[in-house]
Amino acid sequence: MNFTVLTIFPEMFQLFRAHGIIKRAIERNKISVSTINIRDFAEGRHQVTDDRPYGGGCGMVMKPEPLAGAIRSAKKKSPDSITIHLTPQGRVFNQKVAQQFALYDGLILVCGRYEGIDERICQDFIDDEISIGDYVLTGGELASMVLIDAVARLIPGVLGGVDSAEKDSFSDDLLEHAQYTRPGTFEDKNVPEVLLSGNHKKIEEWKLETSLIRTFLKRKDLLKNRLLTEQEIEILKKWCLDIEKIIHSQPLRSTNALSGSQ
Ligand code: 6GU
Repeated sequence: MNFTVLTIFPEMFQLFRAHGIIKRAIERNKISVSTINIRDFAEGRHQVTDDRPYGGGCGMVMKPEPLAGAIRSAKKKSPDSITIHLTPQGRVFNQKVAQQFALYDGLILVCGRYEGIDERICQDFIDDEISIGDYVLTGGELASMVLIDAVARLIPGVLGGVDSAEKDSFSDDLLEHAQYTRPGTFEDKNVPEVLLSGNHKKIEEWKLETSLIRTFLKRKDLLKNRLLTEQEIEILKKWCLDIEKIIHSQPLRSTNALSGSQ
């Protein structure tokens, strides 16, 4: 997978490339992360990349000619890529979108700054528009890094374990189970006994149940999306029974008291 980032701040990507899994993936030729400086395609002594908006208004707009030059150059180097504009107006990025992007040979990521980029570029040079959430950043560079990071780890061979990416939170609408490492006791708190038991069936059941509990408590919306397995339905039914037992063990009281009016 070739990621080509078009930006006026290519230096921002130096640290991103130089650490951790992204660094290792580049070294192993699983991905490439290159930058094209949009300013290199700007004319004149000052190589200006922005200008005042037609019709007035505050802020500046990125000029079309340098962007067009930079995108054409990127497409020449990576012809099977799609071109994505990072903008708060795009569709919101998530794990499913990351999985779709991971299937392409290359992604050309256009990072806007200021009030945005000239509309004619959006219409004629851009295949997709992506936002990373409902808030406004000062430019698309950080959003690009988020997108590259999420997509890169889905490329075969980028992560260590064979199935590390499949077991992720979100890839199946279930949050991950709780994790523990040594020591067995930390500040009077113990690791759950089942994890020390060596009973793999029990351990897998515990993992599924804690995944379900976490998803239920933290992200009920995900659970509603999910087609539950029979085992998961059994776990949910068991909770219902446990909760009913607690309710029924309460002393009888008037309907008023139960509805909380007094
Ligand atoms: Cl992709 N760009 C900017 N400037 N702000 C954002 C964004 C992108 N996604 C969320 N906010």
